[in-house]
Amino acid sequence: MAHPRYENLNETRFPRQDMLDNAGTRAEYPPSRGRVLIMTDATYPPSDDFAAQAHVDRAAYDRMYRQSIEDPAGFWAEHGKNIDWIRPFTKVKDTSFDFGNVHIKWFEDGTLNVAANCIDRHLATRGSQTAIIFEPDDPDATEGGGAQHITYQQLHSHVCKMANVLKKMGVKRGDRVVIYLPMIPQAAYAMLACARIGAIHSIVFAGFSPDALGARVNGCDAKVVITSDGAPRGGRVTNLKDNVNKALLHDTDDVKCLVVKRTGQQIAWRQGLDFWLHEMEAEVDDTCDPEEMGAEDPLFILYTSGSTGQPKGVVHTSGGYLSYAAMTHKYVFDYHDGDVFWCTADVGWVTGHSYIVYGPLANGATTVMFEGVPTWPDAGRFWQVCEKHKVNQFYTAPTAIRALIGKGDDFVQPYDLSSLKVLGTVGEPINPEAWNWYNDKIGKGRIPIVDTWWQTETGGHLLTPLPGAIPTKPGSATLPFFGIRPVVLEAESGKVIDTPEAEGVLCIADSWPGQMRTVWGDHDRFEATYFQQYKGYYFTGDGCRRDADGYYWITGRVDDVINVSGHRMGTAEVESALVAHEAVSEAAVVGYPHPVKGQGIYAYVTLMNGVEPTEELRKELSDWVRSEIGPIAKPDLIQWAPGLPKTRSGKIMRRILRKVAENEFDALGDTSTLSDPEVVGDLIEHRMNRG
Ligand code: 6R9
Repeated sequence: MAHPRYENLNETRFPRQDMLDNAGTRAEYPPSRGRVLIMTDATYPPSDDFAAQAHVDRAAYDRMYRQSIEDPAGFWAEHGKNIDWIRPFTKVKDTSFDFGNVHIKWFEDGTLNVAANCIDRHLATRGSQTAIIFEPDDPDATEGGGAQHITYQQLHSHVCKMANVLKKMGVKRGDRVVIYLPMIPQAAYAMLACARIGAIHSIVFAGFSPDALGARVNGCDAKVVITSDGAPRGGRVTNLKDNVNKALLHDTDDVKCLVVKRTGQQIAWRQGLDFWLHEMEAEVDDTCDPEEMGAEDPLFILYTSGSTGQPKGVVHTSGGYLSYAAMTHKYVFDYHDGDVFWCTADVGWVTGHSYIVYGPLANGATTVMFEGVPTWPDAGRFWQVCEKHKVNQFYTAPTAIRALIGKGDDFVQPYDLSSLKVLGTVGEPINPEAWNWYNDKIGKGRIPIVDTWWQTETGGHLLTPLPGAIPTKPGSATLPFFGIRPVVLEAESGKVIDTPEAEGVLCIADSWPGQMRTVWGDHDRFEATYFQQYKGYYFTGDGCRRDADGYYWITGRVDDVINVSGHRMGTAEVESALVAHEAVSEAAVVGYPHPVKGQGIYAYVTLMNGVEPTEELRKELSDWVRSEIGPIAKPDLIQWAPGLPKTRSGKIMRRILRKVAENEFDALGDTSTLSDPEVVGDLIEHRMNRG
């Protein structure tokens, strides 16, 4: 049964009716995790004009892709020169995906400084060009002149000052610094200041709770946390510094805190441990020599959810990551000198790392940093900002597009979007309705849309169209980027499916420079998570289908990770938060189709004996998870479950829980192995999603 959202899919919107699936209607590939993916063969080739001016046309893509696969070392030796090396590398690639001996090294003997690549090397040619356009939450803000344009020269001075401040606070090469900031320029300065002195940053999304922040500060033994007094977003303010104080309460070490003044609100000060950035900056120089770093020295740690246990610290290193982020930014968005690039992500996610800061700045781009939300003061904000800053490439998430569709087209109408040249999406598969709206209303049917599939672990895009080269199909991330060797395996047997059309789990057969190198402090977990199940391959955790044209269609996670508004959430994390509440005896969490978020969070909760299931308790549990992890983890639906379906060996049968949550309980499959089949009837009877 299709999700109602897709029922009114209007096939006449697709130009190639004849190319719809064999039944002449839409084809449904039911993915395992509550997403309904519709594959159509509607194809949108780039216009001749676009292809003619693009960095790469079809012939060039085919030639470069072939070279990248046949001779990876030769290909990357050439393209690794897209960044400046202090000591040029002589070794290109030393990588192994063999379980038990996984190691990944790129450009190993080269040295560089990432911040110098993102700033200093541009000063001679574009010192007075805008590097960052800061668009504050409040569009009418007059303080600081509303939007701020920060030139490369100014960026240099800000970053050097912050680097000197960090040094003064005792931060040394290799030390970890946690960044917990709103989307303000100081977030980029902080990242680059760390990179400049060889410190490793770990950004924690400002929407995360004190507990989640504390776990990440401890997880990497951070010396300093960089935060602000408050974070304005959508007209409201989060008390970031308060959160930091709570997070550091249980810390035994004296973690210092560097505070950016953003709102001017009252905050509690930890004497001797807290420092105002503006006060510290007054005492330091505005130059700071960049540290010479090895290509394989860690640049950052970024925590991400997995299918089991606590989030893991994904480690990216300096040379390969930067080269790959810069290269994908240039080719995938067809970025040209002078363009204004806007990625609407938050720097708390990998998308913000690679495509707000590192990729664009390495390429000498003008990058927009947006503090606000798409729907405040109204749902025209994105388009107002596009017009105001004459944005050329715009990159956002399907969930944002769906939220805006719901508000109506009147919010798009008033704005001049003629500066746009390329549109992009990331985070989850895009449904045809959202794709069509994006294409018609924003792109006016005249510009390419790049659907980019990648992960925190991959550092940059792996499957994506190049906009001047690859005809797109709505909902498909199309073809591999240079150097990427996707393979589709049978989930059970692990056998490679080598027919053109294939359906199974997505793995990658060889390394690329942007790949994560390890899990912080736990290389065994790195190997076990990504290389154990399918020997010799990097396992992505995603299911996919390959069509007759070799196009890839991601069908969603095959593990217990759900995708809520494009954000990864381990169901195990939400479960452990729930069972930490005194009223809860047991909890199981699954995803279900949600019209705006893609997937919503559906929790089955068994209460302790004698606890009354009330509406107040339901709300209390929701708020509890929100405060334990953060607003994005708050369950959308909580069902009281007197019992959970378990196998005789005591394993929760999640398959059944997913079906009930998806409102597809007539297709439960085999329930004969359940220890207590009765519970299923009760779950169905009291199900919360009847949509
Ligand atoms: C960049 C980012 C990664 C997971 C990934 C997949 C899903 C991301 C997608 C997509 C379909 C796309 N995903 N982009 N699915 N089409 N274009 O999102 O990183 O937060 O680590 O999430 O997101 O399931 O495995 P991350």
